[in-house]
Amino acid sequence: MTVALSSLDKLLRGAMHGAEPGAVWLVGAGPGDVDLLTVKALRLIEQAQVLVYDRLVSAEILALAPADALCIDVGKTPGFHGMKQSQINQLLVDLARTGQQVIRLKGGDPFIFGRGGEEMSWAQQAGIPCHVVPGITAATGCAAACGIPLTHRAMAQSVRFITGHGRDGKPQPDWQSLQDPRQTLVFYMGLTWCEALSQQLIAHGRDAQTPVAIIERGTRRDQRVMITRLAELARCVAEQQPQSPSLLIIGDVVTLYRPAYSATSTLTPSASNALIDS
Ligand code: UP2
Ligand code: SAH
Repeated sequence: MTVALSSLDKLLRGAMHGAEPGAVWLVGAGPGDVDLLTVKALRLIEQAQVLVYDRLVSAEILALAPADALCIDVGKTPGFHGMKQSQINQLLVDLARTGQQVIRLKGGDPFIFGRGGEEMSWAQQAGIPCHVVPGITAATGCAAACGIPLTHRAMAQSVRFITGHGRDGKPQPDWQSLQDPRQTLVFYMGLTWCEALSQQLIAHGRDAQTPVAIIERGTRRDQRVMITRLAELARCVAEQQPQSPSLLIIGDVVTLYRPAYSATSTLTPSASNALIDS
């Protein structure tokens, strides 16, 4: 395929020859499948000289960077932040001040639960140009990878992306606003507090039988999908032990899930039929 020299290529070429000042590029790496990168993200990664990445960026994607690129891991795990967010913000600015095009690679989309907003503001306040390249967020990537439409004319008129982790631990969304059965709920970072969130949703009017999909490592080769119901969510998590990263999709659209879409599934054919028939 022949691609004309884009304004991006021109900018990067200018940067390599010192004609452009340093900048920060907040780049979404998508949910893991390398083929879900945008063309723009791919171009930036392949030409990167300095790349600062989060934990959920897949190894396959990092492998696309030039062998001599400086790749800095600033990933956090729950309970362990090797580098604080304020230090990451400062690192990006310091690197850009040396005149580098700094590729800040983040899982999914930089502006969906990714602290992209904080990093952008920090760079802008320091007078560093900041460009944003969107990525496929976990919700849309995982939904596509297991055939669950997030909206559907007959089942869901809207969709909500919600963090399963509040600033002080337990999630504290406006539960009342989540009761509409025709709204699909997608919880990011929702495993630790899944029991509290299912109890709250039921207490605020969601049907205890609402189907739930837990998608572990969505879009990756070892993706695993677990299907359960709201009232059974905590028990399912305790039994199946889904690991990070996992996403929760809650709503009637989950009945459209077909095991054939995913690499592996713990859903038995009879359970699948029961959900589809209901
Ligand atoms: O206030 C909010 O709405 C949520 C704030 C938020 C947290 N982490 C707090 C959190 C956000 C969203 C945001 O700031 O916009 C994040 C973002 C986040 N979490 C990222 C994006 C990059 C980053 O900021 O580091 C990532 C992915 C990454 O590559 O590091 C995460 C990962 C994460 N954080 C997971 C995911 C996982 O699958 O392991 C989990 C646990 C999920 C679960 O199922 O329980 C967390 C938990 C989490 N998020 C904690 C906190 C508070 C804090 O960071 O201070 C708990 C951390 C802890 O217990 O130490
Ligand atoms: N910026 C990211 C989200 C970071 S918060 C995005 O737009 O996707 C981290 C949470 O994202 C995880 O706890 C999990 O809920 C979700 N997540 C990210 N990648 C995932 C994947 N491949 N499969 C399932 N969940 C994923």
